[in-house]
Amino acid sequence: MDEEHLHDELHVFKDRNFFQQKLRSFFTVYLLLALSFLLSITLFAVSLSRVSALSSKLHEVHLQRKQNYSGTDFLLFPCGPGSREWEYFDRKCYYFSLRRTSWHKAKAHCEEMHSQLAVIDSYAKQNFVMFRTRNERFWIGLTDENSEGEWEWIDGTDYKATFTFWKEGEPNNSGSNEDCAHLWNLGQWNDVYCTYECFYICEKPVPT
Ligand code: MAN
Ligand code: CA
Repeated sequence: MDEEHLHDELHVFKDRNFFQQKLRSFFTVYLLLALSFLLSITLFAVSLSRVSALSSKLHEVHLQRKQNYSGTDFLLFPCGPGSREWEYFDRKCYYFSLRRTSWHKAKAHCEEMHSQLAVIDSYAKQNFVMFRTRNERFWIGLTDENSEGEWEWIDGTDYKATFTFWKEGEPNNSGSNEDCAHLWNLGQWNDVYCTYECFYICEKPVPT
């Protein structure tokens, strides 16, 4: 072999070596990618199974809670022995808030709880809420913000044809700015500006 030939051989060898190295590093990258892919799939599957196990456990606990109540418990608490903040009166459930807020926020909160601001359409109901609220101020589902002086119950109950319990001299639309009704002293009603913050009464049918 002459020197020139040897040189060529060496060159080919170097080239091949380079090519093989490249291939190897590509292979490593792909292998790493595949491994990390597998790893993430596994992690995902594991967390998914954990979440589903947890949720079925939660479901079970929930069922157990329901089952732990006896029929008598449901007789004593028709609004649910597990949700005693809802109080039963005459085929309805009532929630008396522990926080003060504006009429509109109160309305929204009742709706979030699948209920509405209370509609007081009888003296019996007035008496119930009066007993429960004592002298504190609580919003009810009565407003004239659509048309001044035309009071409307939130559930469409005919205002003109039903019970009212306004304090003497109310509603007076004081400052031409009072469109929302609340229970006031002795449970009598007053109209006040709707951004005033007071407690509120929500009402819903007995859950089935
Ligand atoms: C007074 C009366 C009420 C009115 C309030 C507003 O107490 O005029 O009718 O709603 O002020 O703060
Ligand atoms: Ca008033």
